[in-house]
Amino acid sequence: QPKAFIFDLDGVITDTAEFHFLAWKQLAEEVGVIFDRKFNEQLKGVGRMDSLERILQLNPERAVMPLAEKERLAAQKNANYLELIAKTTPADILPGIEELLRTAQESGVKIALGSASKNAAFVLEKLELTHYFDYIVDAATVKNGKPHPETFTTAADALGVAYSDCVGIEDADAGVTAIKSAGMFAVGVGDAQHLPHADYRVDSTDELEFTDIIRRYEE
Ligand code: B16
Ligand code: MG
Repeated sequence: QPKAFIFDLDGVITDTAEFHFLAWKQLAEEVGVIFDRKFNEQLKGVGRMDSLERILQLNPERAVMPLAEKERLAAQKNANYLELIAKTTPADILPGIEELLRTAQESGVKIALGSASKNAAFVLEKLELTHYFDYIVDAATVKNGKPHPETFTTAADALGVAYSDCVGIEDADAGVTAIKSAGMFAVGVGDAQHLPHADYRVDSTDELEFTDIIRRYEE
């Protein structure tokens, strides 16, 4: 059986995507950029500064500005986001996830969080899930965001597990690509159209069963 599970946060453990969207939308309005849910799909799994760059590209006139100004905008987005997630509770854990974490832990599988979010540890605290995790990747120390494999290899290295013994669980194509590039088994959560590269795919988190994942990994 695999020795480690590495979970994405947003879209897998909880649905922070809507709050990221609302926080960016507020900011986009301030900088005169039109921004919708469809475009937001492209930002899933993408780090804060990279997301800002993509949003600014929507209005080329605003895309060129000093780094300090970009940092101010990114900080403003994060302030919007923190206000929105302040009310997060364990009721916001996506269906089936706590069961999967519990079963994996009881089976001796190590568990890590591989999120691009600098707020990941805070969100896990709010969800009261921190105790399941042997390691949380610090997004601030990862140089190359998803689809680069660094987020996932950092987690495996910290756990001392070979990449081929790891299963990564992701809802974003950029994340699935990162897992595959690391030489890990990729479980995708979401529709087939968005996740063409997953080794094993389910439509939603409530279909994530420990024994199914192990079986597919071993096939
Ligand atoms: P922060 P994940 C990602 O989380 C989100 O999907 C993405 O929308 C967000 O921009 C990124 O984290 C950075 O988040 O601004 O909180 O550092 O899916 O990798 O868990
Ligand atoms: Mg995600």
